[in-house]
Parts: sequence; structure tokens; C-alpha cells
Amino acid sequence: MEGTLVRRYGGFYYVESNGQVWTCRLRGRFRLQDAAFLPGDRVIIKPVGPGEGVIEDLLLRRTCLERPAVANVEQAIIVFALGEPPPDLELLDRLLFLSGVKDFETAIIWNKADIIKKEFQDLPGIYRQIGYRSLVTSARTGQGIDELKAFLTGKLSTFAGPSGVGKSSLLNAIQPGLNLRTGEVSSKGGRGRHTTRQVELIRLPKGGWVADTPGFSRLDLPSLTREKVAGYFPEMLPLQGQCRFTSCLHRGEPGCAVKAALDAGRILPHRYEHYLAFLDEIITGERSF
Ligand SMILES: Nc1nc2c(ncn2[C@@H]2O[C@H](COP(=O)(O)OP(=O)(O)OP(=O)(O)O)[C@@H](O)[C@H]2O)c(=O)[nH]1
Ligand SMILES: [Mg+2]
Ligand SMILES: [Zn+2]
Repeated sequence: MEGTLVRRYGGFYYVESNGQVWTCRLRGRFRLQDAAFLPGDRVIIKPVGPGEGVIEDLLLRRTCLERPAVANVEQAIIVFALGEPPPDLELLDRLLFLSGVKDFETAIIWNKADIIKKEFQDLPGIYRQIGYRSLVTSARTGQGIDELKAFLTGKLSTFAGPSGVGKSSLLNAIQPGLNLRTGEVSSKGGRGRHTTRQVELIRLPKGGWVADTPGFSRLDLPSLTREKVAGYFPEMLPLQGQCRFTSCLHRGEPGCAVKAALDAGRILPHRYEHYLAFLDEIITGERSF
């Protein structure tokens, strides 16, 4: 039988197949490569008892993410809070960049609208203007939850974002009765407490899957050639080919259209800074090959 790996825990693999969750072990020849199995993977299982099975085979993956570790992702739902913890825009831009390189559909969820801090209130509009889907929600009041549900239906999505922003709380709001564990944001550092420990795939009533994932604050960039970096910044994309030099990397070369757009206020300073930082990282990565 074909199924979807929804969770791994303590040497067991939980596989959904035919509307039922099977508790599985890996077949002998796979045991040494158990790291190769990720939630989201399509597998073949053989029932060995009531609700129990053995994983016989792993089907070809269409996509793979390392952080959060989920296979076959079609859509990245990037979650940040408009209050505590304060949004780390470099991490956001990194996630947007990675999601673009992986060719995922993307949406930014700005959660905790009920305790929004003034200094962050323009962010949803700013990112919408750049071209991203940008939705304001509150897991507490229910604001935006129906729209979020509509985003998720029919696809395999993964939540991604820092600890404490409300990823598990949003899923609980979408699907009352789910009872995912949620944790306080610490009063000292304003950080989450890493309440979710494992990736868990949740089946949506109207079709599709969504992965609740542990929060993280660091993320490596994919390997890429330096000329491609600007193409994953939607506000720079239309300027391609307009710089004086075709090899322009927009780092201060004369006649640079990106620099002109920055000076004219059509590209935001923090986005440009992150472009430069990512470009540096990509160039360093090129050298290490
Ligand atoms: N005021 C308010 N609090 C929220 C909202 N969403 C979540 N919280 C609170 O924020 C804290 C963290 O929520 P979680 O859902 O555990 O956050 P998470 O993103 O799953 O965190 P990790 O599992 O650690 O990655 C909890 O105390 C929630 O009650 C919201 O919309 N408004
Ligand atoms: Mg969580
Ligand atoms: Zn340029």
C-alpha cells in the first residue's frame, strides 16, 4: 500500500494510508539509512498486524527541504509575529529567497495581530508591495484564519519560522481538536521555547497536508551562482538587463539600475542589504567547491 510518512518518533514511522495511520518500522535493508526518511515522503508499506506495518520502499521525492526537514513540499508558509518575538527580517528574507530558489509557492503569515506593535504594522503591506502574499492573522481572535485555511487546502505546505511565533497555535485555530502543544514566549529574551520538537504532518479536512515544524533562527542558503541571486528578489527582477554592464552584481558598479532604484526609494534599504549579504555568502560558497 502507498502512504505518506506523517511523523517519526522513537524508531517508529507513522504512515497514513487509506485514511488510517499505521505504526511502522523500517524493513531491514533500510535500517542503516533511516535519516533518509522524512515526513512528507511517499512510501510503500506492508501491513503486518492491526494498524502495524513495515516500510518496504521509498518513492521518488519531488522536493526536499533540510530546514525544516520535510519532503515533497509544494508551499512554504512563513510565519512571523507582529509583536513578540519581534520579526527578524533577515531570516524572513532568507526564507523567501530559499523558497524562491526551490520554486515553492510562498505566503508570509504575520501572526499575533491582537498584540501588534506599532513599529511592525507596515510590514505586511511592505512585503505585499514587493510581490509576496502577505496575510495578517491572530490565532487568538481568529483573524485571517479562514484565508489561511484557503491557502493551505489541497497542497502539501510546511510552516517555517522562529520559535514562539504561533505556528502550532495557528494550526490549532484552523483545526480545533488538534491540541498541538504550544509554549509561552520567554519574558526575558522575547524568544520562543522550542515547544514543537518534531516535524508533524497534519491532514486537512478539505484535502492537503500541512507540516507543523520546530522553530529555528538560522538557515543556510542553497548553492547558486552569483549572477542568479538578484533574480530571487522580486523587486530586482524587472531591472534585469538594465544595468550598464551585463555582469553587474549591483554592488556599486557604474550605471547600475538596482542602485538607481534603491536611491529612488523603489527598493528598500533592508532588502538591498540582505541582497548584498546573501550574495557574499553565495560567493564564499562558490569558492569552497
Ligand atoms: N496574543 C497572541 N498570542 C499568540 C498568538 N499565537 C500564538 N500565541 C502565543 O504565542 C506562544 C507561542 O505559540 P506556539 O504556537 O507554541 O509557537 P510556535 O511557533 O509553534 O513555537 P515552536 O513550536 O517553539 O516553534 C504561545 O504562548 C501562544 O499562546 C496570537 O495570535 N496572539
Ligand atoms: Mg510549535
Ligand atoms: Zn546593477
